Amino acid sequence: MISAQDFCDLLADRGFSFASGVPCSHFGGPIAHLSTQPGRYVPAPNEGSALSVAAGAALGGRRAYVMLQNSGLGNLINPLTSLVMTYQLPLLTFTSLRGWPDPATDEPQHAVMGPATPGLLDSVHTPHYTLYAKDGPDEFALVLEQAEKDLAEQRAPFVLVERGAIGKATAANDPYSEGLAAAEAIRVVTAAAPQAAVIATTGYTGRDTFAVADAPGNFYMQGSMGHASSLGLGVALTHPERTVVILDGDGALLMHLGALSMIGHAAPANLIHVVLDNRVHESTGGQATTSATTSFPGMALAAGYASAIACDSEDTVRNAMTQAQTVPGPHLINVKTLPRTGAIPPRATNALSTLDIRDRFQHSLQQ
Ligand SMILES: Cc1ncc(C[n+]2csc(CCOP(=O)(O)OP(=O)(O)O)c2C)c(N)n1
Repeated sequence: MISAQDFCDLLADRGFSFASGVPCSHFGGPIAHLSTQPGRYVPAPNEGSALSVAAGAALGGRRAYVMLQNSGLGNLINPLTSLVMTYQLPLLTFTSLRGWPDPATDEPQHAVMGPATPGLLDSVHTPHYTLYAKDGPDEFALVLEQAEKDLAEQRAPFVLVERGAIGKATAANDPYSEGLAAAEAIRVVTAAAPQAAVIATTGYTGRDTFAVADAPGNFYMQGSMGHASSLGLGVALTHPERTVVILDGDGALLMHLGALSMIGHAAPANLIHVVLDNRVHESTGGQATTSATTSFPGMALAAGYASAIACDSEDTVRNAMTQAQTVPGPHLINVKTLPRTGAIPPRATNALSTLDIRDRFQHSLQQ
């Protein structure tokens, strides 16, 4: 293992002065370390944006690197192939290897991408190297040496990072000091709409929802970060008779923010979009999102939602849920949530297979 500080320092010694990314727990250490100094790390909403902002920095004359989870390769492949490779911009990308080498040891959403990651990069002629958990600074220096040769040829190499290869550091973030516990917010929202179909975003939100309010009408998204609201829209449009509640995260909403405009345009009367806004990617270790400088209610209204409200107490959430079921939507309810404390409940997929989740959800929609 290499420490988070050594990882960042070795890159800085080589002149890499610009970093961006989307958190994966594998990179919690470096992101936390860089975030202690303003300007060293630009938190991106999705992996394509991370690569593109780094590409802009490279055009601007800086050496830049990107950190991301391999589940985000799908978000990045377009700017990788059509921007970075087409314009031959020398960038260094670190991607975690979730679901690799043995997908059975990881969560189900990594089963396809884990084993496919090296071949996917091969298929677009992208050179890649691997940093293993057993590797230390010397091996990392060797990997960088190899990557430097590609960079010198105006290529954009990847370093695939095994779990445990980079050490941890404490995240610098600015959580809310007032608000609701996420599990409490979920309990209040689901109790206020007991007949609703509920779509829970990936990460801790799904785990909390399974723990406090499991029901056949709940769909626990694993992966597909940022797409809970789009999935919810599809359900809402096909079942206008059913209230559809989306339990979103601030990081997830930011990842595919265009969904707000799609929902506002489609204007489903039965859709309630609840954002559990804790200002961080809590599920991957608490790295800051950019929600502190973004008004989700303001954006939702501008995108055509019928109403949008900010809540920070049980009563305001309960009232907002009642109101949202009285007046045609779509509605957005932004709930300030506090950092989670204590043990995080197990994943829904520990008890239910993904096919169970699909089948019971579909069955519940038919009733
Ligand atoms: C495309 C993609 N990129 C990154 C991840 C890793 N990831 C899983 S959960 C999560 C954080 C989600 O943050 P947020 O929506 O704010 O919810 P919170 O964890 O704070 O409850 C991240 C980055 C992922 N699953 N998919």
